[in-house]
Amino acid sequence: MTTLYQYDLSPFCDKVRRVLNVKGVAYRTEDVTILDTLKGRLKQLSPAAKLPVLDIDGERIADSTDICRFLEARFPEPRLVPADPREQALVHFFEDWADEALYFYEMHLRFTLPHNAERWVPETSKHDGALIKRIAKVAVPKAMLKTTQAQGIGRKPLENIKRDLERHFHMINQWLNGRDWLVGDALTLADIAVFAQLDCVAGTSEGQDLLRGYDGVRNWMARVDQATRPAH
Ligand SMILES: N[C@@H](CCC(=O)N[C@@H](CS)C(=O)NCC(=O)O)C(=O)O
Repeated sequence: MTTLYQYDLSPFCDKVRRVLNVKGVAYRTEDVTILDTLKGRLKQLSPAAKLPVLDIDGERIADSTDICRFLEARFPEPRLVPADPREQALVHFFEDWADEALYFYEMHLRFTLPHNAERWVPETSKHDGALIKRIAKVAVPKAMLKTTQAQGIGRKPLENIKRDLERHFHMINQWLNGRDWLVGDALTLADIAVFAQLDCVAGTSEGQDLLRGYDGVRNWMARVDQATRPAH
């Protein structure tokens, strides 16, 4: 039995779900609520107290990067990490850039800007009771802002954040240059990791506006989405 402990909205949980989908692994998801989190559920699940955590036949793995490497070893086909050492290194760089840099853009845009938070914050408490829902409305944007301010992005004016993102889109467009995938000639973990973060950015009005100018990125995102959806 394979269980993914998740926050439905987390890009890291989305990344793992998509890898499981591509590899054809049957799994169930268990949503961790805000109340569970307040009661210390995350600490029970993983040493870093973060999600995703994958339980596979009783073995628990935390951290999306470790989970994806584990899945690659356990279910080698179709491969998502190329055999070529330089391509492997590129996949690693893209994945790390997505997880450690792009993540803070999506977090800041979705949860700290009031017009986006209005849509996304209620989603974070959708499995919680009325009191937690009320607390989440104030506490979630505050906690996210504290994180993005500590990281740095949250201290930048919005115009600079949009300019940074525009540069990222521009560079992805240039890098793809008409190619279908970020690394080599097939879908890899690089595509899934970058997609998972940008899909969250695309869920904000700023992300939508910026993406309008980058057909290459939008087409690539549609391709990755299509290739990594659950098979029904
Ligand atoms: N590097 C980790 C990052 C995971 C992560 O930051 N997860 C967030 C949700 S998007 C989380 O669990 N945050 C809870 C917390 O920090 O208390 C991974 O790749 O899995």
